Amino acid sequence: MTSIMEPQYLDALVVGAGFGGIYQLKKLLDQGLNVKGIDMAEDVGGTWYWNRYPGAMSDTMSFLYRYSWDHEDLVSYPWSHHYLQGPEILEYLKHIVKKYHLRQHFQFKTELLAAQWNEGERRWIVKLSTNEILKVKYLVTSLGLLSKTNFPAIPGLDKFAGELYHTARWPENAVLKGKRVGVIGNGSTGVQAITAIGKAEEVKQLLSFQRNPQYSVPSGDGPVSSQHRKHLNETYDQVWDQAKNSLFGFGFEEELKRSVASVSPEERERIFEEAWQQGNGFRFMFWTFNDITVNEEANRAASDFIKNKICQTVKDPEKARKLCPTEFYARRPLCDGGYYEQFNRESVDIVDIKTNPITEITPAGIKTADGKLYELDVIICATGFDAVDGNYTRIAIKGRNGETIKDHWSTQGPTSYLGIAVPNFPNLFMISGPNGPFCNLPPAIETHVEIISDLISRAEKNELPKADNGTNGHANGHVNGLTNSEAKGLTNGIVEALPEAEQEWTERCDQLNSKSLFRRIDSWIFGKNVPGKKMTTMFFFGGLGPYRKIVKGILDDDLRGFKRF
Ligand code: NA7
Repeated sequence: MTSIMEPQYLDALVVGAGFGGIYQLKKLLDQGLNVKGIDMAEDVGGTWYWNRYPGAMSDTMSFLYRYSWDHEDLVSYPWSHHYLQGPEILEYLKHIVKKYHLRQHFQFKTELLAAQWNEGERRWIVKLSTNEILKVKYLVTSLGLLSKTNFPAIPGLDKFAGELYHTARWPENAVLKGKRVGVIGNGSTGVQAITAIGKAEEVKQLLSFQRNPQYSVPSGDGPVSSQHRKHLNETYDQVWDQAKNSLFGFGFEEELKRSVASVSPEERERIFEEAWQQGNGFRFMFWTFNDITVNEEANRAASDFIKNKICQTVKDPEKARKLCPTEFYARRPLCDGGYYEQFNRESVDIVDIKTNPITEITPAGIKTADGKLYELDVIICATGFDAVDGNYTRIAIKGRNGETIKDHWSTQGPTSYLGIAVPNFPNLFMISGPNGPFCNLPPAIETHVEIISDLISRAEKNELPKADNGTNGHANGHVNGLTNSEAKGLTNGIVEALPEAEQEWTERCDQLNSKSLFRRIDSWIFGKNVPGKKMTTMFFFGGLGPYRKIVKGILDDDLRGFKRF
């Protein structure tokens, strides 16, 4: 018989122990709140706890894939290369947790099962997998954009007699040496995994079961010189300032004026070549010209350039043909440390499952429509995630009137105000919720944490003015049966997005990408990678800098779009 535990009263619960959860916990503790953090993992790390597949790395350069708010740490914490490998990021996050004594406030191996808003108590009643019940004023979710794994719905997947792994649930004891390995999926993850497994030269055979080939450019990784680090250290404030005011926060100035058609073919090649040599997918797509993602001709010029590089790199023309995409260059831009080069190894090949789909997985391996069975010892699913909302809709989060977040999103798809708040879900704040900025994640996460901390601080101080005109609160001057003055006398206020603010933000996000070629490709960015999920705008594509300006305007303008009482 399960024992009924006494509920625990807290100011706030932070769900998730990745970049977002760690910073949010710290901020709320600094604000003097009684806070707890939970994570279903056994330790901190979030994305980087789970994604331990070979080759896992960030494709944001090391100097910007970290928190910006600890100057001393920025200039002293060591890193050796332009990009961080997964284990290094995990170490960095552990270091921050240790430095700020946060571990004692986290409870691991603990999942949020359900949360229900209780109008009378003005609190969230939260049920955890440990059977604990919490009553919290603020519920902050940092569940990760990319954490609910997407397994391919292929018949027989569970019948495979060898080892079956998803890249985002990689076991520590996986051994690939001497084995025949098949990788399904060649997005960011598949490209990284295939590159690393190929380079390690340990497997007997490596087959990429590829549906849609992707465009990838070199990452430009390499050791960081001491002069470069010294220069960064001396200019870090300006570096962050530039990144936070730019569109993507990747540390370069995006090209806003020059279109592909405005330069000669020779100049175009020169610019592409320069970007190719410098490396980084975002740089190639957004530093070169201003119209690659919106103009078909410009897009073709960029994709032709990359396809030429693929053909120059891959010696076997048949393999090169299979690796050359035919669709627009309009997915999340990828970069790699020698992906195409791996296919020059005899042991590495591509199975084109677009023209010859996988029909079933047998105990021995993968069978394709032509009847061929590829015998394998290991199948790696690099098949991505049910991104953005996937982690929310699986939890019973019930707001006012018993509406779940899943119900709320059932008609229009995942929506929110600013990627943070949802009407009818008072004092629920999401870090990187739907329609947050599409950019380098740490500064986007920081921005969300800072807004949320501000909202909570105002609620705590009850600086939540005038519930007086029907837009700021309640027209009749009564809140939940309390008069305004009684409501203000309570220990905390309530912040909630207005439905019209959510609607406006949703339309704004949708309009911002109306001309984007990204919309015409089936990828996770528009929720089109999971069968049955409908295409919706999932991000604010206006850029990090503009997003931060909008948010500042809202905070300065008496929390425009939020209902406060
Ligand atoms: P992605 O980018 O969603 O890539 C998933 C890959 O898996 C992609 O190549 C898919 O092919 C393939 N896939 C998915 N389902 C299937 C099935 N059923 N059969 C065959 N192939 C399939 O996920 P990633 O993990 O690589 O990256 C996600 C983000 O994480 C990334 O952008 C970074 O920001 C971090 P498709 O292209 O759909 O034909």
